[in-house]
Amino acid sequence: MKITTISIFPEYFSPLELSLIGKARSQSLIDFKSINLRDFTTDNHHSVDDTPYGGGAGMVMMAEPWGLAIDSILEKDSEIDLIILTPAGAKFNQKKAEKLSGAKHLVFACGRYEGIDTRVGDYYRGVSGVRVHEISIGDYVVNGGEVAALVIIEAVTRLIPGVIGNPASLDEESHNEVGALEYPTFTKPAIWREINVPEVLLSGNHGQIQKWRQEEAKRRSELGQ
Ligand code: JDQ
Repeated sequence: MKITTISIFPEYFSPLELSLIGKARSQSLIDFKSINLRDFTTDNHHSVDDTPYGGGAGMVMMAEPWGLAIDSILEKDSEIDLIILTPAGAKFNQKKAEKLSGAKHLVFACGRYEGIDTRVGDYYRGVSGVRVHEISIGDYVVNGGEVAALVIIEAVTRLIPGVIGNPASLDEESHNEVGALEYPTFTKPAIWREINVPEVLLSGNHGQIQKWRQEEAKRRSELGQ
């Protein structure tokens, strides 16, 4: 899978060098590139933002640098999924992660300020070979699209075969609802600071263990924990 991020802070994506994703990159499972939006500005000041039409506080990112940056990607690769991060987008979830994990090339448009001129998404929705997704990572506001893109990249790339260390845990996840995996977890020692691991988990009775985990996961989800 190819992943390209577009941002005025391309260094924000250096964590992708680390850990699982870095390893997947070195094995060529993921081809990652972080591009600087300012490389696609045409004025002396390398401007990327301007005041909003209609007035109001803050600045809006101008469409043209985004247009030039995205066109430069389309010159090499005419089939992309363009993900525009925005607090007003459709909520990201595991189902969306699974769908995106089958994509060839994910392009993340990571805005700052008050976001990107709405015409960018509108324009690329009309370009054949481009699927536009406006995505939110949750009902809270962060300062820009970069951290939201990192969340999505981690959720998506761990679903690519070979990226995660233990495929059995992925297989287990894929057969379950996300909430059904939220059972309590323990490891050795069996007693820690006078707290015992539940007896059933030491029993070796896998039927009973499965039933207990199901009940505990349900109890937790009902408590909204
Ligand atoms: C951008 C912003 C609008 C502040 C600029 C680009 N789930 C989620 N929360 N926040 C975002 C996504 C997000 C994504 C991209 C962003 C926030 N901002 C800041 C935008 C109003 C206020």
